[in-house]
Amino acid sequence: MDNFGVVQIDAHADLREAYEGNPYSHASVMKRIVDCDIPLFQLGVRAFCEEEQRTREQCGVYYLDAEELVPDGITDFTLPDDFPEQVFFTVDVDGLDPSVFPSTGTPVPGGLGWYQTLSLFASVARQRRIIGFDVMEFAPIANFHAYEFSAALLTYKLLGIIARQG
Ligand SMILES: [Mn+2]
Repeated sequence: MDNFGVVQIDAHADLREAYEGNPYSHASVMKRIVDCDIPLFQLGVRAFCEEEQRTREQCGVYYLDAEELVPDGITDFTLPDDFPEQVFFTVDVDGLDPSVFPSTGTPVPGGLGWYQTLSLFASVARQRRIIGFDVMEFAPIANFHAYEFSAALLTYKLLGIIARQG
């Protein structure tokens, strides 16, 4: 399938063939994507196993990991020339740093900042047509509504970026 690609912000590669026996687990969803020959570009990953690294190489997955993006404060990047014109953008909130977004099931230190996340999304929106996006893995912390607002505002900001690109 080559009429769209997926750009993923995530702490995790999610490229395991299966996790705890489940090929449709949250840790396997991007493996299902590359199995469908959908081009994949990962941003902000900082947790993956050897199996996932092999899959990256075998399936030609593109990536800019957190250790590259975060210390240098990178907010703009260039998608490969052969990356599809249409992009589905998936945001796992654990791609952001836990200091920004602790309300998630599997937080990992060293993640993207708030403005960096918005800028990387805007960078993709300038280069390609974003046909859809999701905001995933949000797990509210009881009696602490700040992060519920953060998740809603993130969604709202991403919609605004797409609207401005028109
Ligand atoms: Mn994740």
